[in-house]
Amino acid sequence: MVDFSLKDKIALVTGASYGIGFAIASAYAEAGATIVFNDIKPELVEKGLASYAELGIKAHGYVCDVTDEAQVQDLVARIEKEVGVIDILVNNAGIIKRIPMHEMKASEFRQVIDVDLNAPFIVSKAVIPSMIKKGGGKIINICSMMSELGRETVSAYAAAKGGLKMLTRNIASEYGEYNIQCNGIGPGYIATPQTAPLRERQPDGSRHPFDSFIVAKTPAARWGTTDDLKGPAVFLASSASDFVNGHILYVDGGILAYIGKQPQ
Ligand code: NAP
Ligand code: GCO
Repeated sequence: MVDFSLKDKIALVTGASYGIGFAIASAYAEAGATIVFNDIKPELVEKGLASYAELGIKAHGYVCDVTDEAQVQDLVARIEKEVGVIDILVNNAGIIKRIPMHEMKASEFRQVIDVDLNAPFIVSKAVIPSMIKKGGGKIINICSMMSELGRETVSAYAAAKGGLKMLTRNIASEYGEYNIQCNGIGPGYIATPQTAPLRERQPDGSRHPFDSFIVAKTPAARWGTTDDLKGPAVFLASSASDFVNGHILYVDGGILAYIGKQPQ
């Protein structure tokens, strides 16, 4: 029988107090994993622990800025001491800045690259040695439509997520022989706090133009929900995907396959 179980596995999901990370971690708990997560702000870690507890999940929460290598090294050491060796890493923590490129400060560009690309490198580097010693592991990077497509105002984010696609492929290439599989999930447009500004109602109560635009660009004719990501995330964390490596699994309702509605 195909095994989607995560029983006895320890999963670290970064930035998982809420949003996509929280949904993925909750699905992992349902599949039997022990959940570890981090956030930058202590109050968000507390909020996350309470949210997990509401689902009956006894998660382990830590304060850590994933862009700070010393903090990340300390986080991984503490997890290994207090919980156990990490079997599954989901590099989920991420930010976006929607600014026309010619108006974006270099410091703003660098900040997005730091969180969305440098941090997955830092955290993956921290967990790989123990995964090798343990005989294998799973690394899942949360990519994006912007790993493949550009659009106005998201230059830094697209550069980071495009880089994250290639970092995924390189980790897969470099560590496949140690039974470490590294894959990506490329969510489409998902209803979370990060995309709330793109969905907010207009003053007259009408839908945000970007909301209507995305629904028209998506064959599924809807925004995704965090629930849509749970199954793909469990698949890539389980032994069912042991021969899947370097793959970006797009969970986008068909956006990348679709040229757009033909003129009526
Ligand atoms: P979100 O609601 O903004 O949540 C992002 C999480 O990352 C928050 O918990 C945030 O914590 C945390 N974080 C940010 N910077 C961090 C840092 N330096 N160290 C530790 N944690 C940090 O985003 P989301 O929509 O759930 O997205 C999660 C991931 O999916 C991101 O990588 C995003 O790029 C990607 N994604 C989202 C969509 C979508 O449509 N929503 C689609 C494709 C990909 P704070 O609250 O403390 O900042
Ligand atoms: C944006 C959105 C997207 C989504 C996601 C799509 O401003 O275009 O935030 O970037 O977050 O990355 O896959």
